[in-house]
Amino acid sequence: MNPSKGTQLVRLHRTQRTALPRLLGSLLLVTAAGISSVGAAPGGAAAHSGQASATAPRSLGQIVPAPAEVKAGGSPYTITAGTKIRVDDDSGEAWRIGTYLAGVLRPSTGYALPVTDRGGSDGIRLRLGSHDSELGAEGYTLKSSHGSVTITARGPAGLFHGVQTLRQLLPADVEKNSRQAGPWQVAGGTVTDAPRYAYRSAMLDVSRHFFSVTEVKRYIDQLALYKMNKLHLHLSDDQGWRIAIDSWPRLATYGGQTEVGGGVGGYYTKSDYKEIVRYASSRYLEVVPEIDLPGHTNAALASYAELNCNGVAPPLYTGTSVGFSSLCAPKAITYTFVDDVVRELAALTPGKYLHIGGDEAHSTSHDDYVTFMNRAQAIVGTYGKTVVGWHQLTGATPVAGAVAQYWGYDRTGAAERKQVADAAKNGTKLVLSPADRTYLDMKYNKDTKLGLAWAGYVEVQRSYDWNPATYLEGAPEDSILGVEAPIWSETVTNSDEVEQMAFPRLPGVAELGWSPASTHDWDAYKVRLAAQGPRFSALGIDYYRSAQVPWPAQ
Ligand code: TNX
Repeated sequence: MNPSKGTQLVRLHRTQRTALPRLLGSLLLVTAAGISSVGAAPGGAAAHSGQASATAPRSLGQIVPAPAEVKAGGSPYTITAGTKIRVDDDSGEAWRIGTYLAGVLRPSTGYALPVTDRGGSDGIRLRLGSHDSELGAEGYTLKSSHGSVTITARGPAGLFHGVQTLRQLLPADVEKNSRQAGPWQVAGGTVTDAPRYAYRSAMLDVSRHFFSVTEVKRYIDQLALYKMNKLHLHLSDDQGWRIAIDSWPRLATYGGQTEVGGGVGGYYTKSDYKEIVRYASSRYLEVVPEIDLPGHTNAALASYAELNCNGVAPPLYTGTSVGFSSLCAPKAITYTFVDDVVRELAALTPGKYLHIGGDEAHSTSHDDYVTFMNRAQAIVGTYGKTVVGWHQLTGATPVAGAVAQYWGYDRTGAAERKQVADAAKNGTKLVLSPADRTYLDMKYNKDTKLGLAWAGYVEVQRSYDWNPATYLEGAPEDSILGVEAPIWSETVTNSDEVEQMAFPRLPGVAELGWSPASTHDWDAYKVRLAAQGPRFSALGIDYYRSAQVPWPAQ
């Protein structure tokens, strides 16, 4: 393919179920590796370096997650001192997204970039109300040419994702907080994009170590850049209860006061939690709160003696063992407790999901586990939420509509896999977070200072190189809701440590969730990922410079 050609039309073949079936009518099939050459800037800049040259704009396909369809060509658009951000404001959401974009662009460009709803065909245009039903709720088109760059979507989430694409098409310096030189060019052409999966999640364990609202917001911003749309908060565990519950106040005030290693823990007041939910939703992420039950409950058992089968409260726990605590399945008060907690948490949570854990209940008998999980699921239903549980939930009786989160790995036995696949055949939906692929707390290699290694070392390629559609044998493709990248916090204590483990693996999981299977190609991905390195740096993200990725020199 000749990268210096003016206009090239590329249609990506999608082998998987797709939100854009129309795209199957391929005009030209390219491999994912081919995107990088096709998307090269007119003028013939080398595309395989992953970095546009100083003068050529970044090619349209060179973003993470890879877009579904790229039609490169035509003149680039340049943001200048005179650029306006034009919104067509029906709902106020386009205006809000325009203001958000201006907030990203103003410090580094130094331009005023006023947001206006006065009509006009020039500038950066954010338009809601596309009639292209194939874009779905989260898709968008981005058209760039000499006079304007226009992002069009059916709904605000799509517009917001399109804005993330625009960000990535600009030089990495755009992320900096002080004025940079530019030029601020966007390559000419059209991106048409929509996600492969509806559930693209990251989990933060705020129990083993507590993370402040500010730290959670920082992570939300990073997830948004890669078009993730769920934030799963692991709000309770043996080492700390992190959410205020009015009817059981000691859960937070007593059960939240420490963390792994014995440091001062903390908890979210209801207004803190609402602020996290609000901020997440302003970035089009839905919060999925988790109260881990019936195991992983030492902090609750320590706070209220009556929750224990023997009526004696254990001490607070600051170690890292698992599987030693259990709620008392035969006691009536256990279900009063679960009802109160679920009711209050459901009332605080606008999203549809509520996660009730269910993992590693090694101190709960099988019968008690089944009794407990079945009653807990019913309680979640009472408060109008969809149950999510770790995949051990499939050992109880998943309710209709329940979601099981698979966290097995290569060494998970055939019987356990089959139990989950059978549940999926019976209608249970699956979110995949294989521990030896997507667990961001696994060490990269033997020299990684932070993290654990029980699932093995997880290098960047291993984390990216798998297919959610075929990963769990026997699970129907349409049972797969999406993917999640959890980070457990036994060893990570602050944002910097989270980022060392999440970057650069998190963008790879985000890409598995978003991009068509046809774009999946490690050799092409590692080049696109390499181009994210300067962006991570500009954002102050201290990432792992894996030798598997051809990072530009810094
Ligand atoms: C397993 S994954 C756990 C967590 C630990 C994690 C550490 C899962 C559902 N349970 O309790 O924090 O391993 O990697």
